[in-house]
Amino acid sequence: MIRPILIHPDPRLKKRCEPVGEITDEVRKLAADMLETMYDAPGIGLAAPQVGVMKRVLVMDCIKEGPAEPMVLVNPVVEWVSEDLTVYEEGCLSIPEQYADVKRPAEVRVRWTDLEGAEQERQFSGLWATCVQHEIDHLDGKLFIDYLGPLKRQMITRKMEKLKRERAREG
Ligand code: K1U
Ligand code: ZN
Repeated sequence: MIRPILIHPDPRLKKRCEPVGEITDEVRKLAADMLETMYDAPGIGLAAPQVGVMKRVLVMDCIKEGPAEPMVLVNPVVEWVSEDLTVYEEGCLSIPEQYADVKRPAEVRVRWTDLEGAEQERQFSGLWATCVQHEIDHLDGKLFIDYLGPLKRQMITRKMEKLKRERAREG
């Protein structure tokens, strides 16, 4: 099931999400819906608060060509970040058609729980590293525009307010 994606500004996109307790069928259904929503958008990642669910769940697939590599991370924790940084022009499905350079650690090691309830750990680099950090930020109520200066952030926020007004009028 494709779920509607919240558009900034929305108070749910500014809140810290709650950890998931047990991996239940409800969590598995949420993850399946999030992957379907992400591929439909299309996007390379999606975090649960973007579909209005305030739980620490994210999905991603940064494979551009070849077979898909869907990943579901429950309760992700960043264990280590590299000293070297990288800049990537980021977008966000909650801030459509706006892009900006964001500087982040080039590599990160993340621990999480998978949908079988098993603990996983992996070191991410390249676009995977950028994406997993962007998605974990969502779980902490942080958006990529929070890394920009106040003027640029305000300009993007005003554009999104206008977009939401137009969409509401269209029905
Ligand atoms: O979390 C999100 O809003 C999804 C976002 C993830 C992301 C993009 C770029 C850098 C870091 C994290 C997106 O997927 S925006 C759309 C996008 O990047 C894309 C869409 C189609 C093809 C390829 C990429
Ligand atoms: Zn985003």
